[in-house]
Amino acid sequence: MSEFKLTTVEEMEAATERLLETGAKVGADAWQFRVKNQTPHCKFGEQGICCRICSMGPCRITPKAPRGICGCDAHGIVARNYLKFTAGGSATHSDHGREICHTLYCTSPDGNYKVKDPDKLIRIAKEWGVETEGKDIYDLAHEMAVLGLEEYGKVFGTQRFLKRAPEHTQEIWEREEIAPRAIDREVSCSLHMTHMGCSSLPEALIRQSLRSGLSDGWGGSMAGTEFSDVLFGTPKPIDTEANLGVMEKDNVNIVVHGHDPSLSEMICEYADDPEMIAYAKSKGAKGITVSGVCCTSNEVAMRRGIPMAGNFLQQENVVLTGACEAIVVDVQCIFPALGPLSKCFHTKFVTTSPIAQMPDSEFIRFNAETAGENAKAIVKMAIDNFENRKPELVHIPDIKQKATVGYSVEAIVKVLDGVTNSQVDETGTTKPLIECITSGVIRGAVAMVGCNNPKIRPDTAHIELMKKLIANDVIIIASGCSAQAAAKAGLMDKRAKDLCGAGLKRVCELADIPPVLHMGSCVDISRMLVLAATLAKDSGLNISQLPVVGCAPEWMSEKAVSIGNYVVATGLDTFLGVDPYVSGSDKVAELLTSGIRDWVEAAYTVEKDIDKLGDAMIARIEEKREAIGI
Ligand code: MSK
Repeated sequence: MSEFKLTTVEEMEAATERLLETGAKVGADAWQFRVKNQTPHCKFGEQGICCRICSMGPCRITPKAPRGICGCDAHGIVARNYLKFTAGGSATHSDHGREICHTLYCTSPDGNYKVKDPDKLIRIAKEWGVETEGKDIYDLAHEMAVLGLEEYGKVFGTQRFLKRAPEHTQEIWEREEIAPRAIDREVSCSLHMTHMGCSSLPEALIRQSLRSGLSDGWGGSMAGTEFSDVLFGTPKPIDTEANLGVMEKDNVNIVVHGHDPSLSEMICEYADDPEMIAYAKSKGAKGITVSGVCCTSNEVAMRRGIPMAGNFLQQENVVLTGACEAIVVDVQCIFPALGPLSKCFHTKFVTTSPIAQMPDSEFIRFNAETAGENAKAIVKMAIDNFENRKPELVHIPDIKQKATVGYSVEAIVKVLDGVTNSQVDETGTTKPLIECITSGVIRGAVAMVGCNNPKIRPDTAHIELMKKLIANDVIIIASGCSAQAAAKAGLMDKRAKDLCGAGLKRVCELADIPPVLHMGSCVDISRMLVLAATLAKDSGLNISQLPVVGCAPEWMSEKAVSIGNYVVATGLDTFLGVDPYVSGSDKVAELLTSGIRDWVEAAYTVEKDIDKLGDAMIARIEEKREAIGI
């Protein structure tokens, strides 16, 4: 076995530089150049003090003009913008969950989509009080899909999954009036509140931000995760590889990008079809390689071991290799730049969702009823495109790492059983993990999530923070592009245990796990909520007492703000490396970093110095340990 060594950010940057040289030959644009064109950024926008929600403005707050035309002050404008940002993220995740419910409704024994984890479906059905006895599994799937869809517009009551939270957390949500009602209602209500002439009181707007976030995390995202597991299987540990070197020069390369596994699962299915492989060979390729970018990549990596070509800021790089026959996208985090960029190469940029339509793409409308046909057409299109490659433009950086991924809550409970003296716990609780934490072998856990953002040297914050935390015996659960940063660096290789403190290293050896556990895509942060809830229940502590925090050091999307809100509102302190456009209001900044602690027992910390951010998380974890006497 070759000697294990992390891939450094410098090595990744060198690979990118080389690809940009290819880009220069064909006149390709890239985000690195667009950032320069957009810098410096608008100060009003950065501080959140620009208001354009009516046509009297836009209004900008300055010392000379402290109020907008309607009289709204900086605090109201910043808080309104923050709520709108949250609502955008909450709507996006939740609509993803809705699509998954629709896919579940389309399952049939001989159709495109099947129920791959019937046990999980039955478990959720029982949790929701649905009779399962003697019921055909597909009838149950359809019934559950309808109930899931009804969560989006239910007339009365709050969301079903909230009952998964410890009672204490549920009481907080009730007391603070932030228990989310129908999923769509919270988004709608947020947009109503931010309309001209409605709320301008920061407390009311931030409270609704938490509620709208919760309707994402414990509602739409949780539906997306849970029913994706029912449809495509609950992830278990599986080996894969990460970084651009997973693309293969002699193969037809299809890159899947976006979020919804309904598309990518089908593409993988057809790329594996012997008929398609034979067709690829007939066109001069040795085979077909599917790899992924962003969260769709996380989805298929966790369930199929499909390699991860890269994360958010690497999406243009896959085209710049000159070896990408098709980049096939569904929804979210897709650069419109991929259209013009793909035109500089032979790459087909295939959009598939009415939700994400872009210029310079080939639109193949994908839907659950015709999924097989659509996927086959896309795979065939990629194969046909192989002969159009320009060999002189082909360069795939020789850079990749091994990774073990697929740590759903179910998988974590399983692998950590037996690590301690408590032996295998047949009830499948998190007690062995709690024992590791209370004994101090593991000091705590950090949920590392979120994107890349050009404001931070790509991947540096994720990787440096993870290295620091594991060296301090803090285990990491990661999702989204943060997980991919870890995988690209090598932190999901089990041999990364050697970078851990003695306690965490021992746990990694006994459980045979890497120190950074891949928990999935953005919607799968709902898995982290379930894990935190289970840890709290099994330990008899409140979630806010656990030595566990959340961190999004390089976040950029509206979804990330929605996530931050539901993580904080669940009782977990959350650490950000990028400011959420609130610096224009000391009141809003104070509320988010301190005031909301009185409501939900947790708050945000924003710190742009990554080293200090790591220190702050470790200090917080140690504080929490001390407070519960461990
Ligand atoms: S893909 S939201 S860049 S994590 Fe989920 Fe990555 Fe952030 Fe998109």
